Amino acid sequence: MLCNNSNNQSDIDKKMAAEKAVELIKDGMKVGLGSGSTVFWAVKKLGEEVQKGLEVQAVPSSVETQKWAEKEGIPLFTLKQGEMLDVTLDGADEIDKSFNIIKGGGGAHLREKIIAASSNTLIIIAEKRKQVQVLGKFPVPVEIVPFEAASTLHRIASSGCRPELRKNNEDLFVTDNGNYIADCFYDSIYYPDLLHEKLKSLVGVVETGLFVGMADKIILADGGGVHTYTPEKPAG
Ligand code: ABF
Repeated sequence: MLCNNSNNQSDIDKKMAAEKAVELIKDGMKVGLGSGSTVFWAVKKLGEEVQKGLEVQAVPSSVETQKWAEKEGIPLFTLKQGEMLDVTLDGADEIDKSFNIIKGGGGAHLREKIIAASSNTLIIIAEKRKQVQVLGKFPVPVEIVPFEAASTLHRIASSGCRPELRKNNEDLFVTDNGNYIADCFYDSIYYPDLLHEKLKSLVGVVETGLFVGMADKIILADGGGVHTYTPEKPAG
């Protein structure tokens, strides 16, 4: 449950990164909204700006984000064929030095990746603790079709991981798209681009939570402040 008051350091950091990113949203922009608790603060801040007169249209990446945006009065829309978003704000589970990212801890990475791929700029907002030397401590979420899921899990395991179907209490977790999530434990991922291609080639796999070379800007916050990184200036 997201607490609505930033009374602990983690929420303070998330809020700081989120509000820094919202400063980049200008009048008339078409904005992609990711998912997760850091994006929650970005939606709240963007809603405040909309109430003050900022004119934006947004595409939400999950039913949960859609509800947050509707509550904040942010106008929502659906992209036409060929139409691009100006900017997308989204969170992350792990970020390496080359800006490769693991996303999908919340189970929304398919829609998040569709929105990121439809956006001229992808800005990742996160606590600095999400930054790692090598991806992989966090399991890679992989969205798979429910039909004969065990056979797909077997094919995924051949990529060198231990895949586990995500559960929601006793039941299997089902995404907004009606699919399952396999959380894939690799421990260390030295070539996220190759792993993503390998996983995507497997029958039954819909999309991976590996966002390779997609981030244009990364805004990280910790108790010491908020820092913005771009690919030219790798995260320190
Ligand atoms: C979403 O944000 C997910 O892809 C990712 O798992 C999550 C990060 O969570 P939080 O912002 O709550 O730390 O984009």
